[in-house]
Formats: sequence, structure tokens, C-alpha cells
Amino acid sequence: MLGLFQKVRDGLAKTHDKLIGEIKRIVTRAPRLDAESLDELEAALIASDIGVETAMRIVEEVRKASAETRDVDVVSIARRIISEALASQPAALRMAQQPPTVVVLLGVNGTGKTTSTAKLAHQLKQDGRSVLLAACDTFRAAAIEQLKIWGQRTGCDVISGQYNSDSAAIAFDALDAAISRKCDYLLIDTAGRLHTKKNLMDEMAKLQRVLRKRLPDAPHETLLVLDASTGMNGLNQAREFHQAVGVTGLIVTKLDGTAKGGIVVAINRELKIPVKFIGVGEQVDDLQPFDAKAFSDALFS
Ligand SMILES: Nc1nc2c(ncn2[C@@H]2O[C@H](COP(=O)(O)OP(=O)(O)O)[C@@H](O)[C@H]2O)c(=O)[nH]1
Ligand SMILES: [Mg+2]
Repeated sequence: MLGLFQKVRDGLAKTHDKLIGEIKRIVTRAPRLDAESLDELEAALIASDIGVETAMRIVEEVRKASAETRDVDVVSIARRIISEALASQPAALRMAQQPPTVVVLLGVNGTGKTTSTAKLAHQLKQDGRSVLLAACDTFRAAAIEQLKIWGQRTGCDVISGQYNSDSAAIAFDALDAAISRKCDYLLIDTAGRLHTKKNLMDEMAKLQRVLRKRLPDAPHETLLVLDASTGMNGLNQAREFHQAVGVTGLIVTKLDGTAKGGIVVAINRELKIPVKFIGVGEQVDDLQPFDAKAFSDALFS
């Protein structure tokens, strides 16, 4: 448990350092927080991308507390509000009534879909589950080979087809294989870019329809993979994918490389889509189940 917390904390170090540094600077300069300091505090919180609303709520609480006492503990107020905001959503992976549980990972190019597929496979294998992978990015050069390499490393078979072939057909075959092999999980890696954005959304919707022909309650999870360092852009991507296919959860990647880790709070609040996992590095064990308390503690410890 300590190891897990340490990983989350290391992953969030950039966001944490910047945020805590700013808060300390503001508080040290003017312990009796005046209007100007509160404005600065709000700006620092917004810069971490937690979202304007949450930033304003924190500042409001700090304002109230500082009317009553000196030396208000800004950090613990912020930690409490963020933890409360995040804790309202279940983070566990939804499971099928009967295996296989089918999980589709989608998102724009380069956000970390393929890597997250591998990391998730690794985690499930470590829990003793059988996992089959489907290489449904038939568009990007070398995408199939990339997943096959991860398949070898994690000990999972990969169902694949030809480049430029119909990815929904591959998904259908993979589901068929997962059912006949009695696999616990089928993880489907998808393309992040087609000729147009509309093509991509249509393709994702078709993939879901085709899966449902074989298994009516599939996919059990449709996880949108977002790169945390794209900040508020991620929110727009989430809106678009959600409208097209109904996203059931988020994987927020590359938190280790950004000071904008607060984006997790903003997305969670605005779209009501639970964050299920966070990516905090490039290695296969750098995917963490999202834990609201650990996350806010790491941000403000
Ligand atoms: N630092 C860091 N890099 C990541 C993370 N997740 C993915 N990456 C890197 O991002 C790049 C793109 O990942 P990939 O899975 O190929 O993205 P895809 O196009 O969405 O399939 C690769 O170099 C990954 O190693 C993460 O959580 N942290
Ligand atoms: Mg990929």
C-alpha cells in the first residue's frame, strides 16, 4: 500500500511541487490572507487545471476561515475539497456477469492507448486473470507489432488482422476467441486517428455495435485514454467521444510529465465520468487504480 502511494506521489510530483510552492509563497508573504492573496491563490489553483469551479470553492472556504483566524491551513482545506469532489465516483473496473469482460480503450493518437492496454493486461494477469488482446488499430503503421510486443511481455495472446482491414471485424473475431477460450478479459486497443475525426467516431460506434451482435452487454467498459499534459484540451476530447460512444471511464496518462495533474478533478466534475486508472510512467507497472484519497493526499501532502 505504501509502495502504491509512493508511485502516485512520484507521478504527481510536478503538479504537487508547483502547487504547494505557490501556496507557500502566498501564505508566507501575507499570513492574514487579503483579497490580493486570495486572487493569487485562485490563479495558482486554476493553473493546475483542477477547474475554475473547484478552485473557487477552495478559495471561498479559505476566505471564510481566514475571516475567523490567522494562519489558515490552506493546504488541508484544498485537500479536503478535492478529495470530496473525486470520491463520489466508483473507480473499480466494471465486470461482466459472465466472462469475458470486454474493455475497449479509445482516444486520440499518442495519448497512451496501446501502453495502457498493456499495463492493464499486466495488472489483470498479476491478479491471476486470463487476458486476450485485440489489435484494432489497423490504421497506424507498426501499431499491430507494438501490441504484439506487449503481448509477449505480458504473456497475453493477441488477435490481429491486416493493416487497413476492418477493425470491427477483428474485434468480433477476438470476442469470439475470448468466449471460446473462456478468457476472463478481452482488451481492445483501437486507432486514434483515421482520415477524419468523423470517420474515427463512426468507426468506434461501429465497433461497439459489432461487439453487441456477439455479446449484447458488451463492451462492459469503454475507457477513454487522455493525456494529462494536454490539460483542458482533454476535456473537449472527452466530450466528443462521450457523445459518440458513451464513455464509461477514463484513464488519465502521463501525470508524471506534467504540472497539470489537476485536470483529473476538472474532468471528473464536469463530465461525471469516473477516472478508473492513472498512468504515472512508461513501464508496464506504471498504471494505478484511481483512488481519490491517495490522489488528493499526493497532490497536497
Ligand atoms: N511518461 C509517461 N509516458 C507514457 C504514459 N503512457 C504512455 N506513455 C508514452 O506515450 C507514448 C504514446 O503511447 P501509445 O500507447 O503508443 O499511445 P497511443 O497512440 O494512444 O496508442 C509512448 O511513448 C508511451 O511510452 C505515462 O503514463 N507516462
Ligand atoms: Mg496505439
